[in-house]
This record gives sequence, C-alpha cells and structure tokens, in this order.
Amino acid sequence: MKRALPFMLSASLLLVSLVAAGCGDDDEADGDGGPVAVEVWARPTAPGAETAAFYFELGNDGSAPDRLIGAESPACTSTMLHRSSMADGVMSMQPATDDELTVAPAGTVMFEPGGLHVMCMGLLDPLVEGESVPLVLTFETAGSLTLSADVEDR
Ligand SMILES: [Cu+2]
Repeated sequence: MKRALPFMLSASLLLVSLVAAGCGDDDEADGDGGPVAVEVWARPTAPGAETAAFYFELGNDGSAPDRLIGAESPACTSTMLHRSSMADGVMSMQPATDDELTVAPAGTVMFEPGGLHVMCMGLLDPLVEGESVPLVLTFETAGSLTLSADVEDR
C-alpha cells in the first residue's frame, strides 16, 4: 500500500496545477481551496510619490470564511488595509474593518479605487506602467498568497 503513495501525491499535484492553469489568469494563485485573488493591479506613481495602492478581486474557493489580515510588497516599507470613503465631498481613508476583510465561501470582496485597497506606505521605487510588483497577501487561516500586481493606468 505504501508504494502507491508517491503516485497519488504527484497525481494530486498535477490536478492542482491543471486547475490553476485552467483559470487562465496570470494573477491566479492557489487552486487548492481557500482565498484566491485575481485582477491584481496598481496605478503607476508620480515621481517622488511616497504612497501607492494595490487593488484586486478576492474570492474564496474554500468552504469556510477567511480574513485578509496583512499584506507586504518589496516596493513598500509597510502596508495598511484601508477603505476610502467620501464625506462632505472630502475623500478620506480609514483602516478596513474585520468584517470588510472577510471573504465568505464563494464570496467576492472587491479592492478597487474609491473603496478597499492595500495602502503602500514608504514607496521605495516608483511603480512604472507595464511592470509588475510582487504582493503577498496573508490570511488568518490560509496563510500567505504570493501574487504579482500589474502596474496599469486604468
Ligand atoms: Cu489608503
């Protein structure tokens, strides 16, 4: 019985990579259940800018909710999980709440301009259109997802 194990392991790994490849999106990471992020992007930054923002669409292929608890990128000294909101014609940003950062099974949480975003503090190098920047998202249960954010002037 034990001799069958290596084969079964490699068969399941193959299945995982086939599933991930089948999704057809460069931003796709994961594939074994739990949180996924697609459409990962950031706007190019102006010379001298000290902050930037990352956007993406969070999904959840698992059977339990999971919560985004942190993010990091080699482009940033530190990051914060923010929500933008408009009050009296003034845009401001607050820390996102635990509720907002939780993605339900088969649910979707959008990180988009004017809403939730990963705030990049202490930007180390300008974000240049056409390039891509690593972004690691950390979830309470699933741990870390390593992604690549496309720098696009959307
Ligand atoms: Cu912000």
